[in-house]
Amino acid sequence: MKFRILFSALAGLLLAGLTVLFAPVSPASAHGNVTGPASRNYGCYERWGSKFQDPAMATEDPMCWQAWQANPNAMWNWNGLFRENVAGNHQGAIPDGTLCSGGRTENGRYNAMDTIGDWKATNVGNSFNVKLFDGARHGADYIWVYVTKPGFNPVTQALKWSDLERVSQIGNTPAAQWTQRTDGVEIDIPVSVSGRSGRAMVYTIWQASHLDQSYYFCSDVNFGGSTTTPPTTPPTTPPTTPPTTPPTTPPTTPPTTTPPAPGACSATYSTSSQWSGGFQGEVKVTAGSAAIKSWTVTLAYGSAPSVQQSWNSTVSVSGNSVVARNAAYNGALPAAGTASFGFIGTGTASTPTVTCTATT
Ligand SMILES: [Cu+2]
Repeated sequence: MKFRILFSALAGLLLAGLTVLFAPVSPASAHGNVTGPASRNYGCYERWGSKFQDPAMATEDPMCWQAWQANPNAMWNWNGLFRENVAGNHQGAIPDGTLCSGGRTENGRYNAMDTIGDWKATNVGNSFNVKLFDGARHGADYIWVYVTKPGFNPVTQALKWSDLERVSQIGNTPAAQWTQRTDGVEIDIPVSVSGRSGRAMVYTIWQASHLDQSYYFCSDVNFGGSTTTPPTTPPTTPPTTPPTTPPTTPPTTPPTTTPPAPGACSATYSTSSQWSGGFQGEVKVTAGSAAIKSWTVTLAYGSAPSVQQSWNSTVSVSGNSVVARNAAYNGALPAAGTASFGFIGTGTASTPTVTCTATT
């Protein structure tokens, strides 16, 4: 009897351990954001993601600079500014002065979005569209769009609920009714105000049709800043590709000189950037002399980093390895075709041993 209890306790522990080891990392494609007029963190990601260490940002775009300095993950995770279980009581969950960080959600990852100052603003006319990109195809229970009342100045004032007027909304709209894209869905919510000029803030609440998940976005706008009519096609494509910072360290795995066998693949790893407490790794996958249907890359470390985010692959940590499997759209490669993926790791970058396997 005693043995039995001990045995089932051990089995339970083992199962719990395995669950932790194999817990998948949430893909970067999840969730979404307001891409036009770009929200604060999406705008900073869009303008600076490919050169986030460029010191020119400090003078050209100081609000983004402070945001990147405060927490780069607010930009890498541009699609993750949400709360759960608010039960529709947005005002109760989010104190005045913290509206742009969703009430300092996600352990404060987005706090810098609340910083008062001269954020880059999008020029809009009195009629414009709010474009919401939903990479997870959640759809919406509802989307509410607010504009700050005349007189509110985001350059000098913290945003409060009482500054806002709801000017547009949509109700339950499944993702199937949104505009379909390869990387998700998007929807335009028309907004019309009258007699407005100058700076204001657009505040969007997206109640996703997924758990009780609500998203909060601050978009800085400049009414009448120029003659703009809303573009009919989106000016920006929410990137599914990784930021393209040139590697600060050379690729660590020398390219293979012998061509891989048919049905095989090879992969090379490089650390494209690193900062205190984290790094960005990028991997290039190359098919062998025959087409492949899928690939799996294993990065073996002395001690595997934890992975916060990945793109263009599904990444999990298993023991001392980071295992990356192709995304649905980049598994099939022609002979000698290439794909690449990346991830954000925690800690100090180190050099993994890279192996690639493929199916044909
Ligand atoms: Cu989501």
